[in-house]
Amino acid sequence: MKILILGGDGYLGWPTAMHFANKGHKVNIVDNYSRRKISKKNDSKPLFNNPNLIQRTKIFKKLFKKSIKVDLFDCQNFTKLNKLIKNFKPELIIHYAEQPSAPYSMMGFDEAKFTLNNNLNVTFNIIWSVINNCPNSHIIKLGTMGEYGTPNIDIEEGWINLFHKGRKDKFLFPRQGSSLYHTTKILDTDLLWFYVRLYKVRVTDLMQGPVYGILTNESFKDDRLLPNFHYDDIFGTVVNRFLVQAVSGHPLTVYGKGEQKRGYLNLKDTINCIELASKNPPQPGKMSILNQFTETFTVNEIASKVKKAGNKIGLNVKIKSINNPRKEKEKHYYNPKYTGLKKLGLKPNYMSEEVIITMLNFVHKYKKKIDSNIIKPRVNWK
Ligand code: USQ
Repeated sequence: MKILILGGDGYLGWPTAMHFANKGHKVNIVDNYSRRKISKKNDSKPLFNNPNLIQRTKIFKKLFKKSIKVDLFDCQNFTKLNKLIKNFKPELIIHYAEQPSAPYSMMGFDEAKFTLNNNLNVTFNIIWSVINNCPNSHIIKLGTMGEYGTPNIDIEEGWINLFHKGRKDKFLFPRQGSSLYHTTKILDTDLLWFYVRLYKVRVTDLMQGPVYGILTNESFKDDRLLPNFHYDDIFGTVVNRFLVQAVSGHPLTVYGKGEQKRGYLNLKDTINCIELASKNPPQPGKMSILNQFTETFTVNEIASKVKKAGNKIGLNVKIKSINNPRKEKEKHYYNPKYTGLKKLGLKPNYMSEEVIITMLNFVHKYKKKIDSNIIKPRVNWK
């Protein structure tokens, strides 16, 4: 397949690119290094430095004898994106090219405006480039479980049947994000669903929960092929943050009551899910929505798991509840359905003690690089 990966420098984009290229697909990635620029500006440095895409694709080629083509531009530039899509005619477009941090989107006007413009404009540009040049291409869009929020009813997989005054119809499941970032993902979904209905574009929307982990089948060969691994409050997600905190001796930062429940998955499973979605494209005019996570935990449960695993390998892990910088329910009902990807064949990599210990040992290699000053939350949802 000819595969275009937008956001190919990211935590998910780079391992996805290596995975598909290693399987023999023709892979073209695009990135504008926006996350690198934002993280530099906000002192949100990753645990280790990642070579740039030109350097990384060279290392990858040397080790795997496979090429990945790199284009460095902003996908908000329709002319550039349209030209690439016109020439490359991808059969599959994987859309990761979004500002992914909820805290960043809540820092202030400029950050919110950037998140809104970037995320919506890129989605819009992809849709129009596809309509113009390759209307049969399959767009896989990375959505988020946070679009649904934490409603007091079971969360379905994308859709809900509503009965109202004796009549029934099927609608997108109600959505209510708890950050501007999550809200842009809701708006993305609406945009995509509009173009699927009216222009018969083929879209899979993957509603992913927070991801953790670092090693994938390709990166284990050379640390220079690892994806970016953040542990600060802006780009670090909760499990990865806890791993670094455990290794550095910082108490695990449970926000508020810690009963916030989410659906989690291993980075390896993100790639497996994308692959399964790529093999099962929807018919034109149909939008496939899949909830992408493998198990649910509260923050307290994750903290206990990391503490237990850490103590087993001689770390003295402590847990500390701190004031929640976010506005979110800290105790709530949570029962999302997630059978679609399993039906397609997903074999989950669960968060076992062994998996946590492997990750802790990995982070330990970089212990000297940990900067404890960037661990505490800096962004308040006020
Ligand atoms: N949390 C803590 N302590 C921390 C960090 C986070 O208790 O030190 C809590 C948060 O308050 C939240 C939960 O852990 O209740 C998850 O937070 P997170 O930072 O891991 O995840 P979130 O900000 O929701 O966003 C991440 C990714 C985003 C993706 C989303 C999936 O950054 O790109 O879309 O996970 S989901 O959360 O399902 O929407």
